[in-house]
Amino acid sequence: MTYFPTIEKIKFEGKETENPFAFRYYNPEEMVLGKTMKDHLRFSVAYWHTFVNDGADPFGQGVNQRTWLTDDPMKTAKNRVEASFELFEKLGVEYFCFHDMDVAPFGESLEEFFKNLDEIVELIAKKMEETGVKLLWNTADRHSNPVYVNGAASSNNADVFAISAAQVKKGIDISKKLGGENFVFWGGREGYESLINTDMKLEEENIARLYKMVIDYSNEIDHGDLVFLLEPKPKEPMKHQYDFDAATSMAFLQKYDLTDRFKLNLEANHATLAGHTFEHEIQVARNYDALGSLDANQGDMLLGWDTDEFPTDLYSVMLTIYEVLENGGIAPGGINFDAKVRRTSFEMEDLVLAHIAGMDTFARGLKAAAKLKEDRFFEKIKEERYASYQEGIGADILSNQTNLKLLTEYALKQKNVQNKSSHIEYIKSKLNDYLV
Ligand code: XLS
Ligand code: CA
Ligand code: CA
Repeated sequence: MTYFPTIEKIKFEGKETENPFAFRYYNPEEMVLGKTMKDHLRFSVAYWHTFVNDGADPFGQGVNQRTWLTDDPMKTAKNRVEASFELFEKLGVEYFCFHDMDVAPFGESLEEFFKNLDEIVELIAKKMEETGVKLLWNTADRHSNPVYVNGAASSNNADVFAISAAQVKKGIDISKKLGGENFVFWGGREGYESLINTDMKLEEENIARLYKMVIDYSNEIDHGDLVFLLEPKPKEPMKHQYDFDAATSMAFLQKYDLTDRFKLNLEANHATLAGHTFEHEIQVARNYDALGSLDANQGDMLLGWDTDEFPTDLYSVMLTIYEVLENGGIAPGGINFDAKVRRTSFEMEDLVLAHIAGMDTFARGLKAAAKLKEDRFFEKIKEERYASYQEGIGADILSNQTNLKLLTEYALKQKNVQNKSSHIEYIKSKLNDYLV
C-alpha cells in the first residue's frame, strides 16, 4: 500500500526545473561552510499538522483528503505510521516529532491510551529501524483532553496534576524506547484566565515540581542525555501563558534551577505573537546558551493568531538561519516544520509541495546567511557602531576599570558629544542584495 502513489523520491533538480515535485534549492549533500545542507538543517516533519489535521476551522468541517482515514481509530493510527514514513523517505527528511495523542487514539481511559500507545510505538520503532529516520522530539499533549480544562501541572486539581505526570512519564519511556534526542514541554493550558481565582505562584511552582521529577526520572531510566525543551508562546489557548517568550521562560528556568537540562524550543509564529521577530527570540536563547530546537513556520501579520503557515518568507528565514550559524549549529535540535497546509490546499500532494516549499526556502536562507557570514556583513557594521568601546573610556568601561566618580569626572569634561547616524536604510538596502 502506498499513500503517495504519484510521488517519487524528491530530487534536487535546480532552480530551472519545471517539476513541482523537485527541490529547486535544497541539495542535501551540497557543502555550505564546510557542512552538508542536510546536516545544517536537520529537517523534521510534525506529525500533528501533516497526518492528523483535517482542515476544519471554527466555520466549517474538515476538507482534507486523507487516504489513511478509516472507521477504526487503531487502523487509522497504523495507516498514519505507514504514510508518515513513506513521506519522510520521499522527502528525504531524517527527523520527525509527535505528541502522544497524534499517534494513538485515547480510547476510554488512560490505561487504554497507554496500551494503544505501546502497540503503535512498536510499529514506529520498526519503521525507524527500517528507514533510519530518527525522533527529534516527542511530547505529551496535555491540553486537548477535557480533563485539562484548568491546566495540567498548573491545574487547581491535584488529580489532574497526577494524570499529567503519568502522561509525561509515558512520554519519556517512549522517548527512551525510540532514542528521542529531545523532549518538548509546550504549556498548552499552563496559564490563566483571571487572577481573581488564580494562585499564580503555586501554579508555577507546581510546573517546576513536575520538571524536577522529569529530570530525576530520566536519570533513573538511564536516559540522562535527553534534552528537555520549553516552548514559549504568549497566548492561545490561554489569555496569559506562563512561558510567554524566550526571556520569560529563561527567568523561570533560572529561578527553579533547571538550566542544566532544559533549553528552549522556539517557534516563529509564537515569536511574532509575542511581539518579537523569530531572530530576536533565537538570539535571546543564544545569549543564555539555551538554544535547543526550532519550530519553523510563519504567522500572518494581518491575522492575530497562530496560523502555523509553512515558512516561505525568505528574508526572515535568512535571518533565522544566520542565528543558527552564529550558534554553531542547531544539533541535537533541528528545524521542525510545525506548519500546516492552508485549508484550500486539501489534496494529499499539497503535503509534499508544502514541505518542498519550506525546505527550499531554508536552503536559500542558508546560502544567503552563509554569504553574510563570509562577508562579515553584520560584524563589520557592529564593529564600527560600537567602536567607542575599543579605546579610552569605552575600554575602561568594558574592562570594569571605572566607577561613577571617575565617569562623572570624565563626563564633565565632554563639551561636545557627537553621535553617529546609523544609516539603517542603506544597510537594509545592502541586506536585500543577499536575497537574490
Ligand atoms: C502549539 C505548539 C505545539 C508544540 C508542541 O501552538 O506549537 O504544537 O509545538 O506541543
Ligand atoms: Ca510549536
Ligand atoms: Ca504554533
